[in-house]
Amino acid sequence: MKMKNNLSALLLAFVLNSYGCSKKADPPPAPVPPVQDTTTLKGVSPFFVGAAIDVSLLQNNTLYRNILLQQESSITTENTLKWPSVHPSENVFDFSGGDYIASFCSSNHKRMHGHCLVWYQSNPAWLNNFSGDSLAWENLFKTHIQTVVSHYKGEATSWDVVNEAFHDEDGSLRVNDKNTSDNFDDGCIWARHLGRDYIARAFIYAHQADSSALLFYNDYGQEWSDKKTDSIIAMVNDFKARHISINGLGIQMHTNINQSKDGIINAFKKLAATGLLIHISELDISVNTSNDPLLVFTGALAQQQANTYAFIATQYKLLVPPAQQYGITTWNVTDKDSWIRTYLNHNDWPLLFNDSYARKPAFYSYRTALMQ
Ligand code: 9MR
Repeated sequence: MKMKNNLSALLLAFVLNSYGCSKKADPPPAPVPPVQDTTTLKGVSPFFVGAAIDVSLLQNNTLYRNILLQQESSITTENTLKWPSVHPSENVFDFSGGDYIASFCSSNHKRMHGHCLVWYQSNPAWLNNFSGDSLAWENLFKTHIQTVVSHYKGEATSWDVVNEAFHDEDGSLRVNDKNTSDNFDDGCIWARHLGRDYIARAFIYAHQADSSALLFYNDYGQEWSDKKTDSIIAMVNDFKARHISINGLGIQMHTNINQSKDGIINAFKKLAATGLLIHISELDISVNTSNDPLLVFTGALAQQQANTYAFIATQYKLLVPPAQQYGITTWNVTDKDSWIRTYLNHNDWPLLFNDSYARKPAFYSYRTALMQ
């Protein structure tokens, strides 16, 4: 009888409980595991998305490497294949860094974009001091291009063959220094020793070394220097008329949150009209436009930056026909790896990931823009 009473009490408690009439507090809910956001940039993008990388971070930093593995489908060799690294003295080529990147790319299905064969900047001292007649200079130039391109034949899909050959304001060919106060307006050792047609010969030599590699001319400032854009287009038309192989144009887009939107639209339209592949090749978006050393990265700035990333991706999709969309590459991965911090020494936050390798608002808006 007692047992029966106990049973009835239990049943009653169960029924009351089921209707929420129990006086007892509910047990705490089981912890819900955080929802994993597994949607990646490369997963949503209709074209290649990439980053320029620092090979030593790729080798030594797992967080950095994991972002590349998860998010990117294209890798640009930021500094690894520039002259000082790959050709440290006249008779020495050092492919160790480039080979590491090439094997990372081939084992992880990433496109490898080589940067850059010919540039007015970042030339090693031995090259600046090289003395020889014009034939010796030509030989040096050709040997460099062909040795590097041949070495990565079948591994590097594409190359920035010539980088930044035109002056900023007037679009003239860099030959002599225009302004000695900074190196952005410097002249070019190649134009001085090889003559004004060195760009065409660089493309011819690269094509001879690997006829299947896609060859790009790469520059910055097309979004604010119409004259530079026009010089690039004139160069393309001249190459077409002379049947010199050129496959694409890199528009670097080291830009900032105040850049005129019309300038960006104008540059995309003009470059796309060449019919060549168009690569946004070095994207970063500065928020510290007055280089204030005390600036703080507020939520409002993060949102402005996020809007600018989205705007650029959206306009690229809209204005560059799909067959010409070679992709968008950011210039490194996290804010702390950016050249704006490490080279210019500015207080800035230009990329998609923060100093702790976490996604910034820009990551999400960029991803949404790629997806739409
Ligand atoms: O990001 C690069 C930085 O680490 C180097 O010190 C610098 C000089 O070689 O070059 C930076 O990359 C440049 C690129 O090669 C060409 N376009 C402009 C980039 C930023 O200066």
